[in-house]
Amino acid sequence: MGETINGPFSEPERFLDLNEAADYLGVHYQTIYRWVREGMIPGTKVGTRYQIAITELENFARKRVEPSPPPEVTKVRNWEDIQRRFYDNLINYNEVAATDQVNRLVTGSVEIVAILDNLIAPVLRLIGDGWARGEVSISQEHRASRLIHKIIDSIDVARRGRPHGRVVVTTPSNEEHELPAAMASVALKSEHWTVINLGAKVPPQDLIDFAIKESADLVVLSVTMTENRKEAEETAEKLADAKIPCIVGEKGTGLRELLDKAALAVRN
Ligand code: B12
Repeated sequence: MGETINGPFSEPERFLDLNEAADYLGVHYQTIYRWVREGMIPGTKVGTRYQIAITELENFARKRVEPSPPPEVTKVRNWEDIQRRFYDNLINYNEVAATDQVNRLVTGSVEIVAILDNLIAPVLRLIGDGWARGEVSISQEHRASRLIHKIIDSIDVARRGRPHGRVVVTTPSNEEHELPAAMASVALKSEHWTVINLGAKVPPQDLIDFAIKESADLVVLSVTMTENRKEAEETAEKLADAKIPCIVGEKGTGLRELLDKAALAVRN
């Protein structure tokens, strides 16, 4: 253990090496080594060894047991800027950065439905527009879509409000656009629905049987291609006969609208 004298009237500062500091904090040598390397604990290198002031270890130990402050709430002023970066991250398959963008908004308490309506949906539309103009290749679109799906599924949803009931979410039998159903599922979960997401392409009668067996309070059908709307509406009618409300979504509708319609459907 080293020692220096600060002045005639002050206590001498005492220093520990890494092994002693690890014992002092009750952690492994590698842990303290990492904390010092990352600057979390100030340490001075003397020759090949680190020296750490005991007062710094005390400060660090005190901060570790203090309760962490409540998370800061993110206020988004410019969605366009975030959209642009998200688009670039998706097209260049920068998975870590794209996931991090969404996670930061979620941990910043931005409403899930706002993230879906203001970031994820607009960027998917941009990708679709790019594909239609021949500027985004099919591979790039597929890769970006898969990454978005992964990100959506990994969103850590904190449920709000009173429980609404059980909802089955899917698409008509010829509808391969599964992402709107995935987005609808996350939005519904965030408003405290118990969601059974069947993915895409469930045949109508199978869906009806399933919804009855699962005692669903609601069925949500996400439709992207106009030609699939007829089947969805017919399914909704059959479900109504079985006393299960069904709401049908279409391209261009937001998820806030879905949540309002869902709440209304089970109230009636
Ligand atoms: C990703 C993608 C695909 C992927 C889907 C992957 C997956 N796992 O989902 C794949 C490659 C499979 C695909 C296939 C096709 N696609 Co595509 N695809 C897209 C893209 C880029 C994104 C789709 C998406 O997820 N949109 C989601 C959001 C952003 O859009 P939204 O439709 O407004 O959805 C909202 C509502 O549905 C709402 N919502 C969801 N559920 C509910 C429920 C209720 C009750 C309510 C109120 C709201 C609601 O939530 C969403 C977000 O707000 C779009 C571009 C675009 N503009 O959407 C093209 C797009 C939809 N595809 C298109 C086409 C043409 C096709 C193909 C025909 C291509 C082909 N030749 O094979 C096939 C069709 C396959 C089929 N039979 O379904 C066209 C459709 C044009 C049209 N006729 O309208 C688009 C618009 C591209 C374009 N600009 O031309 N596609």
